[in-house]
Amino acid sequence: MERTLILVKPDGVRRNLVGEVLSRVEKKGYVISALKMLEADRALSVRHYAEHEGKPFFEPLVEFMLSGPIVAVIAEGNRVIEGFRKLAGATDPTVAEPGTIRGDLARDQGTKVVQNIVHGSDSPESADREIKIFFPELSK
Ligand code: DAT
Ligand code: MG
Repeated sequence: MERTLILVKPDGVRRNLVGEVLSRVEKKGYVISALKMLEADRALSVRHYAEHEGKPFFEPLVEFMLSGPIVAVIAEGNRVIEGFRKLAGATDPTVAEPGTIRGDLARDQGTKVVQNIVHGSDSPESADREIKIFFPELSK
């Protein structure tokens, strides 16, 4: 069964949208198989977003991920990686389609980093890598 890593990022937790996000995942028919709330530290945040190191929004992104608790979720189902990316919508919430999490619930806040409520793995390789980062206990 395919798995993906979903994060409700600090803006989503602050805005009390954890239930809303999880509800959309469950209503779509995916199964939540693991869930935790945590406060990321710098090392975890840098490791998770390593592909963006060197980009102008990298530091603001890492800082933002440290700005409050996050919720990490493993969701399962056929094609869940692609399916959750569709549910999340485009990275830029201004142009994310209405009906998507980002399109319905986020907007441009004028900050250096885009705050768009959720993260979802973008490939099976990313999902494996990211699940190991947030749920190391599952691969022991
Ligand atoms: P996604 O979260 O849709 O996979 P990404 O991996 O390209 O997007 O970027 C990670 C996060 O960084 C994204 O959710 C919001 C922020 N971000 C991406 N591109 C940005 C940009 N050009 N300016 C500011 N923040 C950006
Ligand atoms: Mg990404």
